[in-house]
Amino acid sequence: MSLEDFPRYPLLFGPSPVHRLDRLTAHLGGAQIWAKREDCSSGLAYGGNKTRKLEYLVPDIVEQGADTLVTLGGYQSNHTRQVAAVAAHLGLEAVLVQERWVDWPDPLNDRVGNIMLSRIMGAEVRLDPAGFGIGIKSSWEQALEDVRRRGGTPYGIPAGASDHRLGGLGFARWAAEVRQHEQELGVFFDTIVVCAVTGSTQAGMIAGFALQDRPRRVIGVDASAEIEATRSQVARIARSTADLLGLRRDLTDDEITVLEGWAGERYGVPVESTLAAIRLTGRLEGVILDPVYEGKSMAGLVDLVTNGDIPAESNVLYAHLGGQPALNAYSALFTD
Ligand code: 5PA
Repeated sequence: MSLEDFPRYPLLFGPSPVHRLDRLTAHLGGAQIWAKREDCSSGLAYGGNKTRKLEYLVPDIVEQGADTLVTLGGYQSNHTRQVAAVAAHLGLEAVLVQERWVDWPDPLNDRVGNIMLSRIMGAEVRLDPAGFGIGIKSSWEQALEDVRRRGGTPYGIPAGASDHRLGGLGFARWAAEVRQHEQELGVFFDTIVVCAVTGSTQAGMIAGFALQDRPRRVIGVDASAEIEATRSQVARIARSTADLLGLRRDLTDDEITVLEGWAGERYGVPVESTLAAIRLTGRLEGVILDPVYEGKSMAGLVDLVTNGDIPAESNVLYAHLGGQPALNAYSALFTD
């Protein structure tokens, strides 16, 4: 099957915008830097990368006759907020298991930002003390069971919509969009920089680009501080998505690049390079990044461009995957 054979329910305005980051490019003095913006590509609760992934899950949700979406994430999960928005948009219920993924001292962590938006949209938010982990959780299974017991028909969506048969398709389509932009702009993006945690964003891109004829680097920047788990998840989903899309060769190990070095010690806790990248991008470009994901992947981009690992002749496409609502739970970082 090819990508066009999979049903898709549109949740985005169209292709996400692409633009240059001229002042950041000049400041770093190396490769040309562009951004493709998943953070402003949908009208549903500020969008983000999950909205694109969910386009391919919705037809399955509808076909299964589900009435309640059940998913999980941290207190400040962007994913759960996007699931709540899609549920509202489709007239479904949402049950969100929100775990204590981050030990962050902001007293409003479970009140503001993403979690507030989910509550506004009518989702049932269940706070759970469990820590970070991208796997299947008993609390999620319990929530599915509770929905069944009260007579509902749940549809389970794993963390980040990643560990799902269709989870990689949204970003395989992103790769096809990039090809389209390139034809219009007369540019070739030889290097993509993308944040990786639950993996299907980068994995979908890898599968999508593998179907094209011109190789490029898709550099994942780990933001989970659990590099082995991230790598194996990206590799597994990239391979299963490539299979699903009929790629008739195995992906090679060097097509699957997830780098460590910018996550710090723990998921969800920014380090100095994260804050520097957030301030730099804000001050030079007026583009806002968050301290959990995009600040870390931008810190990676800054270093890789500065140290020449990404050569000066390169055109780099930074995948901006959203996540700004979580900034509200990190107010103590930006008081001066
Ligand atoms: C997230 C994920 P993947 O999980 O597909 O690797 O994407 C990483 C990522 N940027 C990058 C932003 C803004 C993200 O929200 N967020 C998760 C969430 O619960 O919000 C799935 C972890």
